[in-house]
Amino acid sequence: MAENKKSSGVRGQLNAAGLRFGIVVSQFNNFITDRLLAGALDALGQSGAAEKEIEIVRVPGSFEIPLAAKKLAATRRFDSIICIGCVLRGETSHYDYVASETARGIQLAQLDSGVPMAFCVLTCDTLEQAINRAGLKSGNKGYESALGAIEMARLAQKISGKSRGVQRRGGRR
Ligand code: INI
Repeated sequence: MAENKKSSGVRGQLNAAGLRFGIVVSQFNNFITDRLLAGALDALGQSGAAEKEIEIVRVPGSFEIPLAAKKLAATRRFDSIICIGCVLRGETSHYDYVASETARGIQLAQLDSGVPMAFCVLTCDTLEQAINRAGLKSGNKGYESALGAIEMARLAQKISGKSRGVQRRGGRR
């Protein structure tokens, strides 16, 4: 029994009660990002997050997401940050710079701050692909990303010893 528990590893629970979330949303392609935001809010609400514990920050485009996310993390007011954007391929290489720098910036921001950040930036060739990922054929990536944000917030608590499970060590078994 103990062996089974050990090999299954440590995971974060999908319970958002008491957690605080920052959401950074890009206004570029807001037809898509608004739907991703709605999906994320659905997932947080269904998982027990309180509305007052969710702060939404809007930035002009995806390229601006990393700085806003980093500044939110620096306040130490959030357990997890969800980054929402949509980059669509155009005729030039602009897409590649925006997409890769946004991904790199978000990764750096979460590694520098230690605050988990969910990457919900769609990088699509066509608007149709984006629509399908914002609530049609391929689900809603905002919803999925918010579940990832909850799981990572709980996992971070467990790893750093802030969850109830760890505090009980040496006490009640
Ligand atoms: N921003 C996006 O979020 N998606 C895009 O598809 C996009 N395109 O294609 O240009 C985009 N550009 C704006 C960029 O994010 C910055 O806001 C802008 O370059 C100013 O810094």
